[in-house]
Amino acid sequence: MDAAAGEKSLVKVIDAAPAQLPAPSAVKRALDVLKNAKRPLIILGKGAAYAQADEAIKNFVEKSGVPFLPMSMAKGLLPDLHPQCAGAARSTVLKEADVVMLIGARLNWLLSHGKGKTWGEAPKKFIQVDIEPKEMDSNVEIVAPVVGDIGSCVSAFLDAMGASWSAAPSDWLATVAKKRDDNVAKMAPKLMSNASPMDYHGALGALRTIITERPDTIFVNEGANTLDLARGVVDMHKPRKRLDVGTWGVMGIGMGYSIAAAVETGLPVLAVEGDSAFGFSGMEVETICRYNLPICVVIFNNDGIYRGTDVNSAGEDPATTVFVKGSRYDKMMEAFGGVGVNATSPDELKRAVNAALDSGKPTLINAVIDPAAGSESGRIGNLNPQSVLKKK
Ligand SMILES: Cc1ncc(C[n+]2csc(CCOP(=O)(O)OP(=O)(O)O)c2C)c(N)n1
Ligand SMILES: [Mg+2]
Repeated sequence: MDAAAGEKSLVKVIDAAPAQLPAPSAVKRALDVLKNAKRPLIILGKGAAYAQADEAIKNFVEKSGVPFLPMSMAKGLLPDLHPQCAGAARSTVLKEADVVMLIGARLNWLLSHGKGKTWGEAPKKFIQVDIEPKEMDSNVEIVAPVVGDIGSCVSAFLDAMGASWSAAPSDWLATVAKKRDDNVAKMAPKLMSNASPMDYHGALGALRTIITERPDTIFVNEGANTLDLARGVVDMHKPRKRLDVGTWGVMGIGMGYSIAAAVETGLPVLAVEGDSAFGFSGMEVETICRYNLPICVVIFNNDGIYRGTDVNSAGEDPATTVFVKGSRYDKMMEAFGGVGVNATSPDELKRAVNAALDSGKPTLINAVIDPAAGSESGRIGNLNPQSVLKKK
């Protein structure tokens, strides 16, 4: 095709994300519920991060005075170290809240469908703010649905709250703050451990410091323990810097995400990968080297899935969760001309990651994690098939 004719055929998109204003009555209904709450909670989902209405969301959360919980990819929308962040008191706030406002978050399996043990005994009222009307009432009753784009909805809340909105009850804020501070204090010594072989907390403590010092780094994350623990430990300070497996928990996204993020943003990428998770798309290290991308891959190598110490109770073969012991993933990167490092302590890990982010050279760090350090994730071990013989 002739280039000029091709260009002429292109349509200019005038408004890729048209505003969708919420109904004033829906805004009022939601604020009435929120105003009367004794133990309110706001849950920010990745929809709130995608909306790119960061200022309005921050103003609304701060004006409301309500504790907030970020879902995984909403981390950093407001900084994880914000005084209202209840991330470190997650189980307490989910159980005890009486009114929960979901902003761009859905009551899917990640939030136990809004019912059951996770949500405790106290009766709950849900307010849901979402662009998609079909999300309303999907698993439990939503007493105050607000349908519209998140920027418009949150701005409408701010307007309707007026000048005399009173902050959430102080006894609730004190309860949440105390729980959060206790949990943070309990975790602190584990994150400072420089023990070798490393456990997850020691290694993540080092990475947490790096992200605090380099808040613009894109943080990519997949695995089981590697995912669950990094989500809790590594604070995010800016919006849309964390990319992970999202709603479906699909392994194999890490390298593709890293490459796309590096190409699109030009920013350095730190990908923290379980050894199994990495294996789903590990060959992309060749792509990373071919395009000389500023990506540092850290593999939490615990010799397998959850734990590298499992044995096969049924025969001679290795257990299905166990990989070749002592593998050296760093050699894969060297094979394509990138930098490979084998790190056995948090100090070594920290030095190697800082060097990689400074140089921008494709780097893969094989972080040797104690194979006994992890656990089966998801607390669903009770669903595992049990041996009939064992039961007898
Ligand atoms: C495509 C796909 N296949 C399988 C799974 C099931 N799964 C969940 S986590 C995981 C790997 C966990 O091992 P690893 O990445 O080594 O993390 P670790 O717990 O050892 O740190 C697997 C296979 C999945 N989520 N997605
Ligand atoms: Mg593993």
